[in-house]
Amino acid sequence: MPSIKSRAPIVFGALLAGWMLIPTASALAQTPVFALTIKDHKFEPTELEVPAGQKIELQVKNLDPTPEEFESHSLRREKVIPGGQQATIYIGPLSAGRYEFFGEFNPKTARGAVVAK
Ligand SMILES: [Cu+2]
Repeated sequence: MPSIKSRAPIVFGALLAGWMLIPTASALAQTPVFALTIKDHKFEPTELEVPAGQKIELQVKNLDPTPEEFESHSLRREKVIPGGQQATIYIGPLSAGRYEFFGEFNPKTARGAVVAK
């Protein structure tokens, strides 16, 4: 039967694990936000520079009256944004590099890239 003394490290370990969740939660609250706009079936900006190695929040606002689908194979994301609406897409943490995206409904004009540095 374990004595109180031998359990102490387990209790301490559990407390430490709980405490370690706090920085994780505050890191999530600090997720940097980047805005992308769709207008006339084009993305603006066409190149979005973001920090590598951390989660990013993309806010994509569709100013066109028609729906658009944000699609990226390299980011493994696709999301339909109805006309006049906004969508939030979380990406990353990304390795440094270039990640192309496009509007699936207007792939010839709606093109862009996320550049992680
Ligand atoms: Cu798609």
